[in-house]
Amino acid sequence: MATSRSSSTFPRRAAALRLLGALGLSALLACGPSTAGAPPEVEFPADALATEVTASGLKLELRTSPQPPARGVLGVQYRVTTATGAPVDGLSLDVVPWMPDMGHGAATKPEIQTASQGTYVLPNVYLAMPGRWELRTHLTGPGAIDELAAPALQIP
Ligand SMILES: [Cu+2]
Repeated sequence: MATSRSSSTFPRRAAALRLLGALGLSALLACGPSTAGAPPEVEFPADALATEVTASGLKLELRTSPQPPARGVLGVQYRVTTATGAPVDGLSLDVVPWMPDMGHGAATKPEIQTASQGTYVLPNVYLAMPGRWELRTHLTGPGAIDELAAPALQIP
């Protein structure tokens, strides 16, 4: 009897472990970048929320969706041009959302999508707290571009 009980218990335990594994995997997939289908289109307004000029003269325009920004998940768009207004494509961006007054970052690192005409889109910037956030951005790319920018957002 003991053997028949254990033989029926083990498959059940194995099935429960498989279920937990599947739940864990789907939770990971839900947090990671979506691979199914095209990325969602994020709409941005015509007017920039902020404009910043880097040390070497790159101009970086910031737009958000929604604009003005709200607490939660935001779409962010950068439009990068040279001092003479030519779009700068082919940049690699590293973006760290940061709350300088409190000395902490965001829970998730933003995904970055490259578009054309010097446009870069971060579809899912997660800013969980109200207050002033900086998007600490390191831009590297063609022509030995190595620049820092930190446009600020006020989250109500
Ligand atoms: Cu904070």
